[in-house]
Amino acid sequence: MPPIVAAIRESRRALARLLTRIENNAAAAELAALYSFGGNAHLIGVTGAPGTGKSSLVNSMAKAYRAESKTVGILAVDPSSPFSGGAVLGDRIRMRDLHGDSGVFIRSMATRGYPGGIARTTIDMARALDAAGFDIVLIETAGAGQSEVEIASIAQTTIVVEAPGLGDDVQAIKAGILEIADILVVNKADRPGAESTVRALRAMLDFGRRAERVMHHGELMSIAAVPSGGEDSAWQTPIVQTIATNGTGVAELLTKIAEHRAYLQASGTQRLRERASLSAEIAERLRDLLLMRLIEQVGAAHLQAIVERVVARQIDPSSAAAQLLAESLQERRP
Ligand SMILES: Nc1nc2c(ncn2[C@@H]2O[C@H](COP(=O)(O)OP(=O)(O)O)[C@@H](O)[C@H]2O)c(=O)[nH]1
Ligand SMILES: [Mg+2]
Repeated sequence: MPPIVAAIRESRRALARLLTRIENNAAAAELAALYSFGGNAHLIGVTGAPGTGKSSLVNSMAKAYRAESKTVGILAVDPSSPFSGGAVLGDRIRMRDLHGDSGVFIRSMATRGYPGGIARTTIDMARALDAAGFDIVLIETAGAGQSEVEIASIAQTTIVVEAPGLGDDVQAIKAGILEIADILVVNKADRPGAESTVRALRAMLDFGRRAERVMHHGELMSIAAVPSGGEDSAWQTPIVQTIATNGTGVAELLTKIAEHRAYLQASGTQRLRERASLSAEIAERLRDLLLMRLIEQVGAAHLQAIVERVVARQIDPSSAAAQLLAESLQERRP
C-alpha cells in the first residue's frame, strides 16, 4: 500500500492536508497513487436550489448511515466565498452534531478559487475520500450549472432536492437538473404545498423527461425513459418526502439509495456510466496535456504573435489553430 493511502486511512489530519493539496492542484502524484485503492465507496450526489435543505438532509443522512455503522465522508460545495464565512459557517452549525464522531469527515468548499476548477477538484477529493476508506461519500452541490452535471457524472446515485414554497416553479425543472436525478426528494414535507410539489414532479417524470442511459449496439446511449409499467430493467425515479430537520423520511430515502445501488450493479448500468464518464475524463485531460505541450513547443511569444494577427483580422481563429498545430508537428520531426 502506498504511504499516502496508509496515511489518509490512519489520520484525519493527513487526509485534510491531502485535500488542501488537491484544492491547490498540487497532488497529482498522490492522486495517481491512491486511484487503485478506491472504488468501494458509494458516491452520492445531493443537489438542488439553495435553501431546499440539502445541508440539513446530508446531516440527517450521515446520522442515519452512522446508525448503520457506515463511515461517511462529506464534501459540501458551497456558493459562498471562503472569506465571507456565510453559508459555510451555517453548514458547520447544522452539521455540528456530527463533529467529534471519527466515522464522519466533513469538508466545506467554496465554488471559486480552485486552479483545477470546481468540478475537477470535487471529483479528485471524492476519490481521496473513497481511497481513505469511507463507505459513503456525500457530495452536496448547490445546483444550477455545468459543474453540478459534471459532479453528478461521478456520483453513482444523484439525489435532486426540491422544497415547497420557493415560488410557483419547481426549482429543479427551472435549473434543468431534473434529468440527472436518480432519486427525487421533496424536503420540508412539513410545509404547505409539499403534496402539490410531489404531483408536479410526478407529472414531469410521467411525461418521460428523464433520460435513461442504456447500452445499445455496444454504445452508451441516452434514451427517453420508458413510461411507468414499461420494461423492468429501467429505473423508475422514486419521489421521497422528507423533513430533514427531524429525520422524517430519511430511512425511506436510504432504502431507495440502497435499491438504486443494487439496480446499478445488477443491470450493469454502473459499469456503463463509469466507462462513459472515465472516457470523457481521459479525453478532457488529453486535450489539456496536448494543449500545454503544444504551447510549450510553439512558445508563448509566437502564440501571442498569432493572437495579434487574429485580433488584426489578418487570419481567422480556426486557421490560426490549424497553423499552430502544423508548426508544432513540423518541429517534432527529426
Ligand atoms: N421546515 C423545515 N425547514 C427545513 C427543513 N430542512 C431544512 N430546513 C431549513 O431550511 C433552511 C435551509 O436549509 P439548508 O440545509 O441550509 O439548505 P441548503 O441551502 O439547500 O443546504 C434552514 O433554515 C433549515 O433549518 C425541513 O425539512 N423542514
Ligand atoms: Mg447547503
